[in-house]
Amino acid sequence: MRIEEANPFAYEFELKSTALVLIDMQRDFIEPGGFGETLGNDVSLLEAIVPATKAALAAWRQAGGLVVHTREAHKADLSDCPPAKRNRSNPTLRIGDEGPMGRILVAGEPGNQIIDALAPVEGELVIDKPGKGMFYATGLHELLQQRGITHLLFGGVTTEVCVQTSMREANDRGYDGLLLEDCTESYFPAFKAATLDMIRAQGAIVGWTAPSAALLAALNHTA
Ligand code: TIU
Repeated sequence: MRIEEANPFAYEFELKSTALVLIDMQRDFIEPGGFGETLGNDVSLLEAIVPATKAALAAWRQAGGLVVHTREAHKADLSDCPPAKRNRSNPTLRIGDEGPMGRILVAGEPGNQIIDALAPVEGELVIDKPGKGMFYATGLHELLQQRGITHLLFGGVTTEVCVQTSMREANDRGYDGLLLEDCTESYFPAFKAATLDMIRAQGAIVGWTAPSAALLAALNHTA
């Protein structure tokens, strides 16, 4: 398959060796009362990408491609949350504190779940990650290698934090990554724009970007 409209040049991939990775589409980042809002962000901005992300996920599932969901999540005892992360800044609630959707950024709490519209289904990988990047302390690289995955299509939040970190980690591990432009969002629109630019600069120094419509067209073309 080929996404001709990808930037900075066409992106080629095979369905069987490509995974769609949705980063941290959790209530903690997208809904009021979660981690994102405790940091002082306007979380309403992120909701806008849900319809396009849902459509991309549906098309990818229909095509039979592997789906990976990540969640930024800490153990209940916070043993995987470095004090530097918990103590940073001056949030209204810190990681592990009780909030309106349960304990902030703690695995298993209501706020830590992926939003209903994008809920994982059987057979999809769900990765809890204690860091911003999806490979740090998760074992995901081995899971992808076992499945012969070499190419990664990315969506999720936030663009310049967990998505960009994960794409850079993937790049260093030899994956060809493409970020779906309308399936990712930041609390800071300027940071999203800058991230898209820096990913595809210097001849795809980190990877590619493309609108999700181009992926849907590529999938339909071969269906
Ligand atoms: N704060 C912020 O923009 N993001 C995060 O803390 N985590 C993710 O990006 N998932």
